Amino acid sequence: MSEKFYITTPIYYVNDAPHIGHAYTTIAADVLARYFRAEGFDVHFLTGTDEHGIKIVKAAADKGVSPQELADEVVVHFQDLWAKLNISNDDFIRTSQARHEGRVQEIIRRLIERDEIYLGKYEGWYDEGQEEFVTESTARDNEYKSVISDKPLVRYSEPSWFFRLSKWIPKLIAHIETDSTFVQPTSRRNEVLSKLAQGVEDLSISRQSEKLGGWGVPMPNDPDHSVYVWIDALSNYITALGMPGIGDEFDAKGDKYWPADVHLIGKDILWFHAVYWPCLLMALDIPLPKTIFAHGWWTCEGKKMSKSLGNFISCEVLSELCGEYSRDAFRYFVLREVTFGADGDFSREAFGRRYNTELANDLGNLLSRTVNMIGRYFDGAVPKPQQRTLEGVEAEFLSEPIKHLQDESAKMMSRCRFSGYIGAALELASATNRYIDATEPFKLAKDPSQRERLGTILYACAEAVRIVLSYLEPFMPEKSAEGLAHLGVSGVSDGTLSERGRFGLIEPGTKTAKSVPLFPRKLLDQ
Ligand code: ME8
Repeated sequence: MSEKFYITTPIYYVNDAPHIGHAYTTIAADVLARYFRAEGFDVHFLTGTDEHGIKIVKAAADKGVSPQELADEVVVHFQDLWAKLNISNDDFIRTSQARHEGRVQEIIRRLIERDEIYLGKYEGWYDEGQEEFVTESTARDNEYKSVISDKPLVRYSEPSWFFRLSKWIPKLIAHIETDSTFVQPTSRRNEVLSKLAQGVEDLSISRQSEKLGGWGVPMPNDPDHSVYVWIDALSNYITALGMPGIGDEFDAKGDKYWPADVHLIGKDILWFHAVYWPCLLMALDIPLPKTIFAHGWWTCEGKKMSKSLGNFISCEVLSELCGEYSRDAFRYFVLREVTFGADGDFSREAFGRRYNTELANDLGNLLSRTVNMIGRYFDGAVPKPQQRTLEGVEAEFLSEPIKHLQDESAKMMSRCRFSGYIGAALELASATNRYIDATEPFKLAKDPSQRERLGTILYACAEAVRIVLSYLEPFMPEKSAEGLAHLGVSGVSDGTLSERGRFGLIEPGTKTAKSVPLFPRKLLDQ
């Protein structure tokens, strides 16, 4: 039976349409899903929308519609964008779905049974944009405004159900300390640990339903209260799998895919995922996810994205960029430009430059050069090499980068080192370009006595490009398939990615197609 891989994105709020930030996390998750599928794993990839909470209630009221109407309208923008970006999710959960709501109530029932919640009173500050409780000292330090949106915090004073969060903190700290892969990257893990060391109080997990206009999941033991939107939202990672008797037996999907292998999130919501979620799971006696990876934040053209500044990368702008450069180039760029985990800046100029240098020049040119030479010198049939292994000059240029890809790609993917992984594939493309410059097949073609040698060189080039395109497939599924079709080797796609990444698989005599630029060069503004 194949090994499983369960990957999730955050479920996004439906108060507004998606933008580049949402696209970023979802593309990264898609790349992992495609990579692990290509390596033969049984992958389950979940994304969705977070539709409850005061933020949605207020956004709907501002638009004069009901929260459900707003959710129904906005969810389509997310689903359309994911289709546009070729996202291969296996499921899409909406927190207003009955399958989710019923299971959230089941989770609360279970917490009640285990004496994990009690009735108290919440008195304090709340950031309605973040749906987050704010301590007195943090509120004071930021002049009672949201650290994120700068909007005034709201004072809450109401009865509320509390989860005994503090009781689980020592166990959580021990887990984070012993399992270095649980919270990644390391800098974020250290941040969580140092904040935990300052002490954590029990967590208010319900809101008065009337304040939410009845929108949300009712507490099963107290219909005047709705479940706090973060408890509701975090639960999606298990409710989507189904869990009739949570903690005892999941249904078939739950049994198969839980625990999640990676919860991919932005750094803004790390605390919820690294503290509230594992403590809830421990209280429910459900195994913890293996990794929570918090990536960095995008600014655009050097500034925080804002509609009024005109630097907002909305779904319309994303569509336009994908139209101009191809969606694969966009997927590639966002994961190549910034080390995953660090903050980054999106600029059209940087996109254009990287597109031209890496995709049009290094990769696209290599493919056209190879296909054109095979066309011109061997009538469009991959020549027979002197040997189908790497020897001599071929080995000198190509062995090391191929070996590096084979040895390191799995490690890099499992640590979300997307840019490094792409870099390793590009290094093979560059090495192949250097190899062509050094061996000068265009000169050898003039000398009939060098025909065998020429065949060996072009065979090696075809194999190297095939390997590069195969490894880049999770990032650029369409361009990779197109490029492989130029080489005439779409058929060499049996087996796992690592198997396909071996040198010497193309059958001599394979007919190549006519080469058209895979990434046409762009004229960029100076
Ligand atoms: O927080 N740069 O939803 P949300 C990078 N519903 N990533 C960004 C980004 C940016 N500028 N802006 C947004 C919520 N993101 C909750 C989640 S999960 C159980 C509930 C991405 O719509 C990033 O992944 O505010 C961030 O964590 C997420 O969108 C926040 O999406």
